[in-house]
Amino acid sequence: MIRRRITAVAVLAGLAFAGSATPALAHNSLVDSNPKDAATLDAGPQTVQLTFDQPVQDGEGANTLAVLGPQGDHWESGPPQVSGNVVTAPVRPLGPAGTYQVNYRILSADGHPVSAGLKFTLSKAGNGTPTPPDELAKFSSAPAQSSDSGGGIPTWVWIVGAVLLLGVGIVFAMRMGGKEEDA
Ligand SMILES: [Cu+2]
Repeated sequence: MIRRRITAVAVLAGLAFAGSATPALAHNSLVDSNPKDAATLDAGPQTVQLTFDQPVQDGEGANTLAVLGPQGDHWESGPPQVSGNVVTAPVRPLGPAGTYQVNYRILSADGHPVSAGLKFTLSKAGNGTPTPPDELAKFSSAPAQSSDSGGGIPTWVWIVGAVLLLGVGIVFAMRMGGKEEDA
């Protein structure tokens, strides 16, 4: 009896999770970038441009893009701009040769944030300097997580919900089972 209840609850929780996970297929996905992921460049790019398969939602702090150098310092020189499917962020003249990591977080057409990254390698050192912290604060002061509340329910909420539902279901099933045994 208890096992049957637990199985039923587990199946329901699984279905709820599968149902909530399906919309993830509709998230924006990156179709092109400049520079391309894993590219090797002689000179730093003036911008990082990301092209998605669907329009990106614009809004204050909705989208973020960071260019991190070999020492982990920032090289982006302004906030990302959205134009339809394309997100563009300005980049300072680069400094040391090495691997630069681009981390972005954009707001999908379906209202869900998408976070991902790409890398490129600068083969010849430039003479630029990283974005000073006070300048960085001017355009990246919005917390990275700010659009979660406005942009749909994050996936983890569904996962936690499914786990809680499963836990409550098991406890309930065990209590019910216990009463039946007492009777
Ligand atoms: Cu989505």
